[in-house]
Amino acid sequence: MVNQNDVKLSLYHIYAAFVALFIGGSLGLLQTLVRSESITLPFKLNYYQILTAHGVLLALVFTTLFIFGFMYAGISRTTGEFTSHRRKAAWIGYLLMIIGTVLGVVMILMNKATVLYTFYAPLQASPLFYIALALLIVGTYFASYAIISQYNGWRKANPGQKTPLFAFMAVATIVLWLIATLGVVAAVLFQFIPWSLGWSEEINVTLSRTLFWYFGHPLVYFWLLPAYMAWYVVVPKVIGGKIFSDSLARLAFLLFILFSIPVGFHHQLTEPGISEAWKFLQVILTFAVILPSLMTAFSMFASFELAGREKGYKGVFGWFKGLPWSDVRFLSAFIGMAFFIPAGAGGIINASHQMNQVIHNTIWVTGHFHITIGATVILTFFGIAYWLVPHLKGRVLTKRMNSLANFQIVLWTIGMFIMSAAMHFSGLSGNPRRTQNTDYNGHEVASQWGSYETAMAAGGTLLLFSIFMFIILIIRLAKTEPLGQEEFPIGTALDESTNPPKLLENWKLWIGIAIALILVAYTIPVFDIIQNPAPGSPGYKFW
Ligand code: HAS
Repeated sequence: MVNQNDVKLSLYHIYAAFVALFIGGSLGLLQTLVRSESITLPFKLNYYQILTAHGVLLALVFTTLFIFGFMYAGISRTTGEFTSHRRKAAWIGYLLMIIGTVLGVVMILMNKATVLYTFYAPLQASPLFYIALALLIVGTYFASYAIISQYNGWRKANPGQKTPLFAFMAVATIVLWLIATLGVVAAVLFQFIPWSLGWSEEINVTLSRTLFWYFGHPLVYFWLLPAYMAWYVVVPKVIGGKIFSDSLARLAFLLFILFSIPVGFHHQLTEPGISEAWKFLQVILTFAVILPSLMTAFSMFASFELAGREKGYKGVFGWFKGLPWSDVRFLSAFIGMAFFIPAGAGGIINASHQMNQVIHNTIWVTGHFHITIGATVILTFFGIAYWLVPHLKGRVLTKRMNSLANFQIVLWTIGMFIMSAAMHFSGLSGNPRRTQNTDYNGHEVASQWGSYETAMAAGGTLLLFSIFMFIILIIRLAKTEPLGQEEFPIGTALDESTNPPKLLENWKLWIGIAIALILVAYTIPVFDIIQNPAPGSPGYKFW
């Protein structure tokens, strides 16, 4: 069980995350309606303004708050109650994240930060927007301290024992986050804030984008790894099976620390100012970061098959029937996994240098991230919320609620399938992303896009219905469902009795290798960008 003293901490994060999901999701539908020319926005709001709010609220705020809420609950469940000073640090982190979020959203609503969620220079926002981002990140540092120090405390109190897998994975996720955020912190503190305050007149655009993507790619694994935590640790228990291998799971997480960071150039393949050789190296490392996801796919199939065979299902695929298809805790995660097969293939296409030329800056990329974060990750998060919220509130997920939750998941699946398929297909013929008007003066290629835009709006409408339904179900699970004890499922591994190799818990070694790889991939190109910069740019406000 999650310790009662930690319940509030986890719930506050999760609730705030769902507020961000609700507002950000509603804005998403508005965007698809504007693009398909079905509506014009009221209150002098503009397309790029709501696109910025949508990206910031969903990609940066919803994810971060939910992830920490989930990790606090899991850490408390597996390592025991947080000490009061760690809990205090976590609350300070929460306050900073909320203040940062509110300030950032106010700036966007005032139309002083219409710079999209990647805040690419030379678009220039109000300094308060960058300060808001800094607060959000500093908040996560307090949160990270609470979790790492809780994990260290457990290790000291239990010398020589295997650390709980959930806690190990949470720490790996945080290590990845801490190394990754150094890039965005450097850009915000040393470039964006002085430039937006007028202390420096110009900004080195290539440097700012490079620092952003140094952070921006591992950011996507910061979203993915908590979903993997649920796949590895929770799903095997839900299906009545075992984690295929504790050591393999740990190794997969460590490989993400190594390979997820020195790969940011694959977002900049079409940008000048970075030589092809460095792009090539980072593309190779990008292919290395696919490996831990393939290990995860293998591990999931192994857990499913073992569970099915244990229940007596025979034949090559007989075990498939033995999975608990009507249990939302499983179904949501499984559909997320199924989405990740085409989503991962899309990522491999994106990373392939030549094919990137075809899809870069098209709405294909928007399709890619909607089936990764918007399907794989969020479906898993929905599934987590359906057992975690009642668990924290001392209530149960009844059969009726489980059926309604399944319906909500299916609605999301259909909506996301329609929307992201339309994005992928029209992106292939050049439909640009981040553009309100796409008719190119009636050019014949652009004229095909109308039906795709309508499909996106239709998919977006289903998604919004699904969010409404999700929020209602969560309120009911928190407030009105019968009192009782909902399980926090934590699986055991096939190799539970054996200790994983000590090497796997040697953090200094793994962090050292990660830093070495980062230095190899980034030192020379960054030095070059600073030594031989393109002309600096003043700030622009096109909105
Ligand atoms: Fe990506 C752009 C490459 C994964 C998110 N990505 C983005 C952007 C976002 C994003 C937000 O190389 C846009 C940023 C922006 O605004 O500009 N991505 C990759 C690669 C992977 C990848 C190689 N991305 C993700 C994940 C994301 C995410 C995960 C969010 C959570 N991405 C790129 C590139 C770009 C990019 C370029 C830049 C494009 C451009 O030009 O702008 C890999 O990590 C993918 C590996 C995954 C796999 C799949 C493994 C499958 C599993 C499921 C098993 C299923 C089971 C169920 C067990 C190899 C684990 C059984 C099911 C049955 C049906 C039987």
